[in-house]
Amino acid sequence: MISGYGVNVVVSPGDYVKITFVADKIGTFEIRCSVYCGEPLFNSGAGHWLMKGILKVVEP
Ligand SMILES: [Cu+2]
Repeated sequence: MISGYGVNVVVSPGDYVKITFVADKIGTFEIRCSVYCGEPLFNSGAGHWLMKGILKVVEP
């Protein structure tokens, strides 16, 4: 899920998905896994709470 853009795509574990959207708002947006997929790595889960990132949209 990309907050601020309404982008939410379901991705199966181990898969990759290419998405396309118009980044028409400048700023920094949080990317998070929106489906609980397991405890952190030491419990052999996927590490749901570690699945996050940042999207930075800048002036062209
Ligand atoms: Cu998750």
